[in-house]
Amino acid sequence: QKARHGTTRAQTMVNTAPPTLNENSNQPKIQIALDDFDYFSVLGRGTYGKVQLVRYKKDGKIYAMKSMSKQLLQEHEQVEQSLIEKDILVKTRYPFLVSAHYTFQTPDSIHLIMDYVPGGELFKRLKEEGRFQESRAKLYAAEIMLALGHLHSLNFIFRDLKPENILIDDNGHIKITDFGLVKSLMKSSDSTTTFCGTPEYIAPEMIQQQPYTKSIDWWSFGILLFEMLTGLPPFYDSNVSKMYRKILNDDIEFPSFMSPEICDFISKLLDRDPQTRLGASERDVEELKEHPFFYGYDWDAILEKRVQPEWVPQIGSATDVSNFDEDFTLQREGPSLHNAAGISNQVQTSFAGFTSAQDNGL
Ligand code: ISQ
Repeated sequence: QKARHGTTRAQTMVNTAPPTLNENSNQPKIQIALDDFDYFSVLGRGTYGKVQLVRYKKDGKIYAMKSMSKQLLQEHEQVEQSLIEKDILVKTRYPFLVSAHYTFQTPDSIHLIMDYVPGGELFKRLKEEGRFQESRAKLYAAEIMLALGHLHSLNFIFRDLKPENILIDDNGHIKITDFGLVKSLMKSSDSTTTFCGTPEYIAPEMIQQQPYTKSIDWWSFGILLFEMLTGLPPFYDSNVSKMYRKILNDDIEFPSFMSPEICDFISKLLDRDPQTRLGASERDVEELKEHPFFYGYDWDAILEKRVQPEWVPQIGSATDVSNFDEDFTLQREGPSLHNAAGISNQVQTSFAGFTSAQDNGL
């Protein structure tokens, strides 16, 4: 068996998702263009574009700019999904979720100006350190589950929880990023069917192509927690079909160094019956908070970031990117080149809702 963190980053898979949110912004419009920014290192790349460190010349502040190609979004039928992602980034304010300060578009791309979260991905930390002590994983778990609970309270399913999508801020607290697969439901109890996510973290009901609810996020959370403590997801296999078979059938083997409380917590999250899984009821994250694993936890203190993380990143300057993967940061690039030639007027119109450049007073 190959160690996942010794090899590659897990790839998100996407199907198409139906339109759900419409642009309805009455914020004051600010004109923003690519040359309002100075460009530094690339922080990451995805299917539709890249994230780059930038400085906004007008306020001198450092941000992460996510740029996505309209052409690629169109080809993968992800235009509406990108508008959902934008909406969440612009409208949601929560201590453990990345947010966007400005958004704008150019003829070939859409751009999101987000907080720069300088501690890097949880993925890189886990790869470098192998696994985390239970006390450290516990605080990460607490912050991650509050973030998921907040998204669920807004009737969103996250659908792509994994260490690549979790960033560490300058004080060592976590921030969830990448809302590219978020699904908006009418009611929190609603279900949906699109097969998507990242194989290691996909819940059994989704593999079986049954309708699923927000409780798929609690399954992925159980997988992530196991991975933080051991270095590998519990059903890992380099062969994806075999991995799906393990997810559907195999017992979880808990190493002896894991406490009985955390084993019980993970077992209840990795319940293959989505109806009885911890967090499946309307009470959602409240059920998780009450588990004995968190006995004595002060949830207000967690939310207010008054609990000190054990690991705090070393950050040299405002533009320090040393906590990000060198595969990305050694690429130095400017803004994307314009190539809007293949984009029809109809597609351009579909991005009409995107531009809502605004300063949210953060
Ligand atoms: C913020 N800071 C660093 C990296 C990022 C990647 C994606 C989204 C936001 C980010």
